[in-house]
Amino acid sequence: MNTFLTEQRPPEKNLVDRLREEALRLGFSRIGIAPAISPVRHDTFRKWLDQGYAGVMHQWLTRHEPLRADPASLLANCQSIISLATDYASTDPLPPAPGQGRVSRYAWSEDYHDLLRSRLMAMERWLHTAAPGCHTRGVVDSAPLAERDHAWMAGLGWIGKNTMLIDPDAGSWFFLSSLLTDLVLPFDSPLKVDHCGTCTACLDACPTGALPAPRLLDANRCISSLSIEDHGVVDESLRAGFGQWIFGCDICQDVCPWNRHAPTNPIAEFLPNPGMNPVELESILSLNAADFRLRFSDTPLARAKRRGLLRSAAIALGNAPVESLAPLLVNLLDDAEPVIRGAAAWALGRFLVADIGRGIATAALVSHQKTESDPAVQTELLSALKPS
Ligand code: B12
Ligand code: SF4
Ligand code: SF4
Repeated sequence: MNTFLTEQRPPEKNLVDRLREEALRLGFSRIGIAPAISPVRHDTFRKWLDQGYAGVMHQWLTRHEPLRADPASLLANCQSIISLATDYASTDPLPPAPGQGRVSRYAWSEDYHDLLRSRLMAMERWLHTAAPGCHTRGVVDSAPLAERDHAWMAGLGWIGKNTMLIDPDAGSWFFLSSLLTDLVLPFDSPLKVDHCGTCTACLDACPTGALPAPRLLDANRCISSLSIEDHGVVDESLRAGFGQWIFGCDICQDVCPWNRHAPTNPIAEFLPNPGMNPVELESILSLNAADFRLRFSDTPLARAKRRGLLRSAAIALGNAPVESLAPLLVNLLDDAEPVIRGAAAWALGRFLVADIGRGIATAALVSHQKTESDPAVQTELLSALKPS
């Protein structure tokens, strides 16, 4: 307990009102304050990990689990967590034609971490002036903090069946960031109502069955996790479900009725970079390592790495084939990455099933059977030529 701050120098009466004003002035959309206790559903998180639902993030999340259980491990004597929501929906997604790919709207522009970090730092400077001697730590995905749990506690929304934190007025298209402090501030109350009611639109719409039950997400099946975090081979049974998504997935939010009237935040930082809504697959499938870095290094797509992005783009083209793009897949059969070669082989197999570009696809698959050295890619070539 911080006796010095709580007993001898309580925060000025209107500090919190000024803090709220300052947050909005800096560009945050909403603010709430929660006590820095262990996340109320930490057991749910531990169970989720134990049941193997974290996919490729298992090790990383397990390693940091003890820190996540105790906010004071991130800031000594942490007393309050100021949760900040930033709306990022800037414009509507355009439906992709065959040959185009979809990117989750949070990733249309530059990396949001930089923008939020600079706003958080401005907020910290303000708080240090308003309450001299306080200690703070700004977090924007940069520390193991249960951001949704604390933001729920801070009254910023309820946890929807799609696992998103949803604001009854603003929907779920917002980022969270947090400011930890050793100041004892007055806390907001959590929303007690579950506004999902009997709706199951998100569970019904998930194309890969990644929401097996309300508020339970299986990252092993989630397109968002597979296309952002997992740069390996996508299980064959999940590839059709990718549709034209190449980075992230917004389906369980797009169908949510609470997003129908979500506000837009058309500031330059959130407007789509040219060619992102939607993306021409041609411009992705032809990227070499240097091109990839040049185009995506300052954007969220860097996280997929070239391997993951080209793999997902090949799958997207296989799901909506365009004859003129078949040569790009043929080129990728010679890529240095087996994961990309395998995805290209699978996609060419989809061309055969759709009876598009049959000549070029068959010739390439047959000729590469003679040269391919990786057994897993050989299997892909074989199944592409003999679809079940
Ligand atoms: C790992 C991770 C992922 C993983 C797993 C997501 C998941 N649903 O668990 C993957 C890669 C799939 C992912 C995807 C996305 N993510 Co993400 N992700 C995270 C991260 C880093 C940790 C989340 C986590 O620990 N998940 C494990 C589960 C078990 O924990 P949880 O989601 O926090 O859920 C807790 C609460 O929901 C609570 N709870 C559950 N049921 C109930 C019921 C009640 C009544 C109560 C009170 C609480 C409660 O218990 C859970 C355990 O503590 C957070 C940032 C952070 N540090 O928190 C961002 C974060 C959750 N992601 C975010 C975003 C934007 C996305 C995507 C939209 C990106 C995209 N378009 O592709 C998708 C959305 C997919 C989806 N339906 O969740 C935002 C969410 C903002 C919001 N409005 O909710 C966050 C907060 C990042 C940020 N700083 O803004 N993400
Ligand atoms: S992000 Fe997409 S794949 Fe993941 S749970 Fe939502 S709808 Fe399913
Ligand atoms: S789609 Fe329906 S069930 Fe899913 S989060 Fe939205 S309101 Fe809840």
